[in-house]
Amino acid sequence: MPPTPGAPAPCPDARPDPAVPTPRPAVETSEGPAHPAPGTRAEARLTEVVPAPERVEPAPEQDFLLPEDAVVRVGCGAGARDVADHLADLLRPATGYPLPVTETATAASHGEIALTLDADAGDELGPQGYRLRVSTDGVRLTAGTATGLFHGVQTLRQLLPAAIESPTPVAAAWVLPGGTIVDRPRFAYRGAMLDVARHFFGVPDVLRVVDHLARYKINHLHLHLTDDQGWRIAVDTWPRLATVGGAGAVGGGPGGYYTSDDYRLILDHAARRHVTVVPEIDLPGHTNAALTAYPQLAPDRVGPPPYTGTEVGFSYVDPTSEQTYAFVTDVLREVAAASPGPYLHIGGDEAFKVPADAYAHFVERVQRIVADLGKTVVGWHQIAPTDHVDGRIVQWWGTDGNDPTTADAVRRGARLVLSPADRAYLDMKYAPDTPIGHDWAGLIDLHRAYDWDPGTHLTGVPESAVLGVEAPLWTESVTTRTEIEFMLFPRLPAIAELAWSPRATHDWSGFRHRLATHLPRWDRAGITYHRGTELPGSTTATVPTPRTEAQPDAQGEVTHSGANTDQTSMS
Ligand code: TNX
Repeated sequence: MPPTPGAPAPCPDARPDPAVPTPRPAVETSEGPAHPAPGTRAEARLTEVVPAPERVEPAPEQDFLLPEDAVVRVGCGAGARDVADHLADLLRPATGYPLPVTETATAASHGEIALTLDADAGDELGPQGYRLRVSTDGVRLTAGTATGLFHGVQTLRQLLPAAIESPTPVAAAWVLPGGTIVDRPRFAYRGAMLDVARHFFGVPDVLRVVDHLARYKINHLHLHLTDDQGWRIAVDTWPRLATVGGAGAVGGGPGGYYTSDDYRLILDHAARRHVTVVPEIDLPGHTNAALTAYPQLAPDRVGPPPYTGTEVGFSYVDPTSEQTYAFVTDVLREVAAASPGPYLHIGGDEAFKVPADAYAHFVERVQRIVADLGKTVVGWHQIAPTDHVDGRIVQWWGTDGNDPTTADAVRRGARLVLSPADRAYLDMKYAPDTPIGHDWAGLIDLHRAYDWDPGTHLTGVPESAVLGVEAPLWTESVTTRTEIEFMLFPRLPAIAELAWSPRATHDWSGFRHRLATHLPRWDRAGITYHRGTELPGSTTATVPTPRTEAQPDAQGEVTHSGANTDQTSMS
C-alpha cells in the first residue's frame, strides 16, 4: 500500500500487523450484559490508583467504553511495541476481545488505546513517567520511554473493572473513568527482595513475584541467591556451589538452584516488565553452603556440615586467603556477565566472626572487583564504614533512624536504599497471631509499613541521597508461593506507594480506602493476602495459609518443615 501523503513513515522495525483473531464468544454470566450500552459508568475511579499518581484530573463525563473491536495502536520507538503487546496480553483473557496491536500511523475511527513515545513529553515526565488520558474517544498513553509507557499500562489496568484480572472471559462493561493522570516516581529505585536461599523457590514462583512487583511499579527485584542454607545459582567455574551447596534448605526441606537457563528466564521475564534484577552473593559471612562445597575456602579448611537452622553470623570465607579472592572473582565475573542490570550486591551483613580490619580489607577488595566488572556495588549497611568506591549503594536495614556510620558513608558519596527492618521487612509478622514470620524488628501491620517518610527517615541523610526503598522478604519461615503472597500483600503496595508517590499524596486514611478497592482484583487474580481490619471490606480474620510441606507429627498436630521460631541471635 503506498504511504498516505503527509502521514509519518512506518516504524523502521515495524512488525506486520497480525491477522486479527476472531473474538471469542461472549460469555453470559451474572456480571452484566455482553454488550453494555455506551455510557455505562466506570467501576474504578481515577483517584483509586495505587501508588497514588502525581496528578489526577477526573473528567467523569469522559468515561470510555472499550469496544469489542478496539485496537492497541503503538507509535515507533525502542521497546514501545513490546509494551503494547504486554497490554494486549493483559486485557485479552478477561475481555475475550482480540485487541490486535498495530503500528499504523492513522488513528482508528473509534475506540483505540494509543501508546506514543514522545521525547518532548519525556522532558516533562522523566525517564519513568507517563501521561494517560481517557476520553470518550479512547485512551492516549504518552511517555518519553518504554518504561514510562509500561508504568502507564499498569495504571490503565487499575482503571478497568476488577474483573479484568480474571484469567477467563467475563462479560462485563469494560468502562474506564475519564480524565487525565500525569505521573512519575518520587524515587528512581523501588525494590523488593526475595530470599531464595533459606527456602528455594522455582522459576514459576519468581516470575509470579515479578508480576506482582510490576503491577505496583516496583522496578527492582533483589534476589538473595546465597546463604548458609543454600547456594542457588550455577557457577560454571565452581560447579559444586550449586550441586552440593544448593542441595538443602531451612528445616531440611528440598533445595534447588537456578541453572543459567533458569536465571535467563527470570531475567527475560523481568526485563519485559521493566524490572531490574539485583543479584546478591552474600560475602564474607552467610557462606556455610559454599564451604560445604569447597572446604578450601574455610578458615580452617574443614568443610562444615550442611546447615538447616536459622541462626546467623557463624560462617565466613577466609578473608586472608588468595583462594578466596580467586573464588570471589570467578563467581562475581560469571554473575555480572549473566546479569544485564547495573548492580551487583555483595551482602556484607552479619560477618560476626571476621575481625573488623580483615572485614574492611575484604569488602574494599571485593568492591574493587565489582567496579572492575563495570557494575555498581550494593551492600548491606555493615559495609558503610569501609572505603568508598564510586557510586556505591548502601542498603540500610536498621531499626533506629539515627545511624551516624551510614550517614557518614553518604557524606563520602554513597547512595542509600532504605529497608528499615521495623517498617519494610516483609518477613515480620503482621500481628501476634500471624502464623509465619518473625518479630525481632517488631510487628508490621499495614499502617506501620505505610506510615514513614523515606525522605527524612535517616538522621543526617538528605532526600537527594536516597535512591529508593526496598522491601525484603526473608524466607526462614516462608515455604510456598502462597506464603510469599500472604507476606507481600497488602504491605508491598504500601512500600510501593512510599517509594513512588509524591509526599503530598501521603494519607493513611485515603490509602487504606484506595487499596481496599484492590481486594477484588487480588481475588480475581488468585493472589493470597493477609486479611485484617485495616482494609475496609477485608474480613477481621487472619487466615493461615495452606502449606504443601505440612506433615502430621506424632501428636497428630500439623508441623511445618521450614517453620521456625524467632531468631535468638538477632540483635
Ligand atoms: C537479618 S537483614 C538478616 C537476614 C535474616 C533476617 C531475618 C540482613 C542483612 N540479615 O540474614 O534472614 O534478618 O529477618
